Amino acid sequence: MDEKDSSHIKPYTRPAAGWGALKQVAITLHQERVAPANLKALLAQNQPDGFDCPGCAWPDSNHQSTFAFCENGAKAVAAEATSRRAGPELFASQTVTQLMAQSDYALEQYGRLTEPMVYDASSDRYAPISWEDAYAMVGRHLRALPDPDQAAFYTSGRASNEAAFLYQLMARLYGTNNFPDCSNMCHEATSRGLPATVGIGKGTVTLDDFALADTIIIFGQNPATNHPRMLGELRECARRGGSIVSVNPLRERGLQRFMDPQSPLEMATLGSTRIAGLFVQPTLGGDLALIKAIAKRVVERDDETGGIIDHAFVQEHCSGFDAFCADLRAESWELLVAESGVTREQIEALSTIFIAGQRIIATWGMGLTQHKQSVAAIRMLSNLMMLRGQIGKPGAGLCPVRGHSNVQGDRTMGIEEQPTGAFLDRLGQVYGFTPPRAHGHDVVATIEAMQRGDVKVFIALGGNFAAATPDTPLTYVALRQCELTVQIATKLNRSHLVIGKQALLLPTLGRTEIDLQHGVPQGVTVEDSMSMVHISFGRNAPASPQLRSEVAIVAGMAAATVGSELVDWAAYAGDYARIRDDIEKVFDDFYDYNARVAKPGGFHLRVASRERDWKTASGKASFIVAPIALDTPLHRARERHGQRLMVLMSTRSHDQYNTTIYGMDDRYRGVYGTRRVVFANQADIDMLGFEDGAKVDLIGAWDDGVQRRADDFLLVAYDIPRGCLGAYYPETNALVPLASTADGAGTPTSKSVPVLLERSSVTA
Ligand SMILES: Nc1nc2c(c(=O)[nH]1)N[C@H]1C(S)=C(S)[C@@H](COP(=O)(O)OP(=O)(O)OC[C@H]3O[C@@H](n4cnc5c(=O)[nH]c(N)nc54)[C@H](O)[C@@H]3O)O[C@H]1N2
Ligand SMILES: Nc1nc2c(c(=O)[nH]1)N[C@H]1C(S)=C(S)[C@@H](COP(=O)(O)OP(=O)(O)OC[C@H]3O[C@@H](n4cnc5c(=O)[nH]c(N)nc54)[C@H](O)[C@@H]3O)O[C@H]1N2
Ligand SMILES: [Mo]
Repeated sequence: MDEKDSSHIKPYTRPAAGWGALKQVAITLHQERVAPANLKALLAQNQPDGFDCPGCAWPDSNHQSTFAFCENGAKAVAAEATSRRAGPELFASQTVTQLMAQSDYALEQYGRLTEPMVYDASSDRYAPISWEDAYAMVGRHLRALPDPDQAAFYTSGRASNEAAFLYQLMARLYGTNNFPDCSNMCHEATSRGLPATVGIGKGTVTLDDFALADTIIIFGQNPATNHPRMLGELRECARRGGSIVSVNPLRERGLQRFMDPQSPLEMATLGSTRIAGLFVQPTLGGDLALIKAIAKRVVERDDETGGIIDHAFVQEHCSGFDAFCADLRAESWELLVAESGVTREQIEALSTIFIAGQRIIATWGMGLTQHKQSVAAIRMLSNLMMLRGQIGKPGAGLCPVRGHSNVQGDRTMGIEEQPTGAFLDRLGQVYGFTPPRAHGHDVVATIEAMQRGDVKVFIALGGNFAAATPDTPLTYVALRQCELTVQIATKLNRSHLVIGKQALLLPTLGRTEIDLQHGVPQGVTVEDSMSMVHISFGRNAPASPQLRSEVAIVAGMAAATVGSELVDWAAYAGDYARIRDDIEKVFDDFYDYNARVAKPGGFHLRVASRERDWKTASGKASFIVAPIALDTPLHRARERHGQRLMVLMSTRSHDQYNTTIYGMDDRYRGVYGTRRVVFANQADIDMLGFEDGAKVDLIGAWDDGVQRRADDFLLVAYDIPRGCLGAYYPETNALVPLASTADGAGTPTSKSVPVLLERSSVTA
């Protein structure tokens, strides 16, 4: 497909999902040439005896309901079930340099990887290698490093609990806690922020709570695209007369109206349900100030009339209340309005809904986590909910909505660069070794260490590190300095082409595929965004007979690296139930693991804060005073450039799964046939002397001497606050400075990137 050919902008006026979604699924199945036999996988998705959808981490309606239709889940399954293949012929016919010149979309279209490959520098090509030789090569390189901290072990959130557990065990036996993972770029601000207030970095609600909530406030999240099954819960709440509010610089179309593809009546009559009743549009990164403003209103109203704050809850469960209220009372309205970008009237409207709510759920996504003050914003949200006693009771609570389908489980299994001493002690006891204590590198620190030459071997269990990370050109240089890069993957992507001096590309089974070990089908377990752990069995024949499971690949690398004296890797790989037996020894909450996942729907992992058991230092839920920073690099950039400075968010289109580009449309936002668009407010377009439809280049405005740019974008007038821009990731990752991270979480600030616009220098 020519990416520029049929590009056009046409506002979308219909409800989300509905006929448009069904049509898109039909197109996708056709494009991927999904074999009829593989279609059954679609129907087994999120069924009790089927597989967990590899799409997102939204839970399933108790895993027993009828097939929950989801357009983007279907796309994720179809992408894996495709009949296209990226086999040895592809790599024989094209050099790495030639492949590198192609778009992410084109790379994705080659289909599934089929055989283990090793990079041959003399021909600049990948050539086949046996599995045993590949494992031996990994072992040789790792054992040759003078210091285990010179290796880093990346994980993307599709890895199962079993694979993740073995992977962290291997790396810790080897001697490092260098576990950069996709979570570092995603919900890290949640995982680091919540423990200080409620004691654990996970959400406090389950799906059942959604059925009871009367108010749902959605911060910085685009469910119609990224968690489409969540629309079902939202619709039910709206139908009950509940209030739904979207806090988002964009009035995302998918949160306006929804047509249920599973409702024959709605489909036949073109009926639909209104979802959000109020849209509050803060400036990018304005959420801390906005949430603080609502909290201030709660305190003010309580001072005026009483009965607004849940004093009984506060007294019994909370610490730090007086200092917190004093700070709110002293905070200036002028500052809160200026920094949030939200008017007093809108703050009042939102506060009124919040105060009226009896059972409130606050959900959030990347709009809250990818900013400098993300940790403070999430703590403030938790504190706001505490003021009204909205944590740990039915129908109410905190709901971070995770991205990858098992990103939460991977962290639970110990994919964590800052492990606790207690966990390490236990792991050491169970396996009879002394795990490394020093904290390891997260994503940004790993890239910085590669730049310094301090990380030399990089192994990735899934994902697309080169494309997902900030400062793309610098990251490429860093990766290319490595001695060895190893990628375990299902489909070809950029990271398989941005490689170290030596490189391995190891193809793996996906979750939709049958995983036979010694003739017995193996299941793997995952934990969803609401702490439900369940088992997943693949249904499709493997894309190639040469594929190995992630568990088998990790076990193979581990045996070749740390040997099998302490761990019987082959036994683990032969029967995953044995891995679960031992996971249970390391984590108390996983008692009777095999028995409990055998039940339909699996089991809920205890989240103490849900039961008002606060695992904080004070033993109470803590109020935390958060000043609004006014001297950030963003503020300084504004001082330098004045009104011309724009703040860019990099976000997802409807036709992508993170760095995987399925297509060129973003239907709900009215973009067709192109991804190189940048949304801007018409008044800013005028002020800067451009016109709607102009071609512009984006120039980084971070003041560190590094030149950053992304060229040739179509400027689109859009309903977005003044001073803000929106564009897609990963095309704009080159503009995200590596050093710009969330305070206390290390997450790249990929939704507040300072840029300037220039008329495009690229000639057609
Ligand atoms: N189909 C599909 N599903 C996915 C994914 C995918 O790429 N495709 N990715 C998966 C992953 S890993 C993740 S983490 C999730 C991501 O799911 P989301 O959290 O929905 O991620 P984004 O699309 O990046 O951004 C979400 C929203 O944040 C808003 N936003 C941006 N900046 C701000 C801000 O400063 N404040 C507020 N209040 N809002 C802001 C944007 O307008 C956008 O609507 O989805 C998961 N599911
Ligand atoms: N600018 C900007 N950057 C961002 C973000 C943003 O919003 N803006 N979002 C961030 C977020 S939230 C995240 S989570 C990261 C995502 O970062 P990653 O998780 O690293 O990236 P993905 O694009 O999800 O990885 C896709 C690749 O995973 C491989 N894969 C797919 N399924 C499997 C499997 O079952 N097993 C294995 N081994 N491999 C598989 C395929 O080869 C596919 O190409 O990106 C982050 N980067
Ligand atoms: Mo994510």
